[in-house]
Amino acid sequence: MDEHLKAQAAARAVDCVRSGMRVGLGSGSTAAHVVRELGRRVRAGRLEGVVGVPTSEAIEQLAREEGLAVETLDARPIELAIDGADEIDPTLDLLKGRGGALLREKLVALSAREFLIVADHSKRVDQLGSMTPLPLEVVPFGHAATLARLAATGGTPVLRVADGVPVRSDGGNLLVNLCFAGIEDPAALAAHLKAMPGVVEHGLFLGMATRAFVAYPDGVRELVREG
Ligand code: A5P
Repeated sequence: MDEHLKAQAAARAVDCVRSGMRVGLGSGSTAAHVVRELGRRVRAGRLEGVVGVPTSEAIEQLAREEGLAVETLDARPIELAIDGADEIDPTLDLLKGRGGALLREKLVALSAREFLIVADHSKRVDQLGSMTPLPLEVVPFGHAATLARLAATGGTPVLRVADGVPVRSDGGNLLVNLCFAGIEDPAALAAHLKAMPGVVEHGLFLGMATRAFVAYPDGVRELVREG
């Protein structure tokens, strides 16, 4: 997708950042535009004292290259977290984690007073799970048995492998894609997965995003969660 659109959405979200804020830094290519834009504004003196809380080692490295101060997630609240998404439904529920950072992304987003999403228009769907598989972090021990139990959800679990080796998250967990032709009841599936031993976290982010900046060829639209 057009990097220019991602950059436009990122710039609109960065407009919400004020000097002195602690900002959750999401992962993925659109979130990388957020970090670069924050870096530009800090270097230009338009923002001061901004501290980033990164959701992955890759985005932490980019933040440092951009000259941003970074802190780990601690007990203090984060004013704002800004992250990308793989799918956004009409209620601003999300499917995330294609980049494998879903656990840290969820922990940072949960600590944030406001959770902003940046995306291009290709991420909007009517039903979650209709376009991309649902990513999961799974404990390595006994993962074959966990995959067999995951098959009973109606989805097809596929272990992520690169160059013949299972892909691991920054936390050392295995990544599994659970493939559906659309998820009928995301809340029920989320509850079921949370109750399944061996599943550390899933990529359904329900009721969390407060706003989304979605870039279209004719401009960026701001979507606000209702209620
Ligand atoms: C990372 O783990 C994901 O949750 C990303 O937020 C998601 O994959 C979006 O990435 P892009 O902005 O690269 O599409």
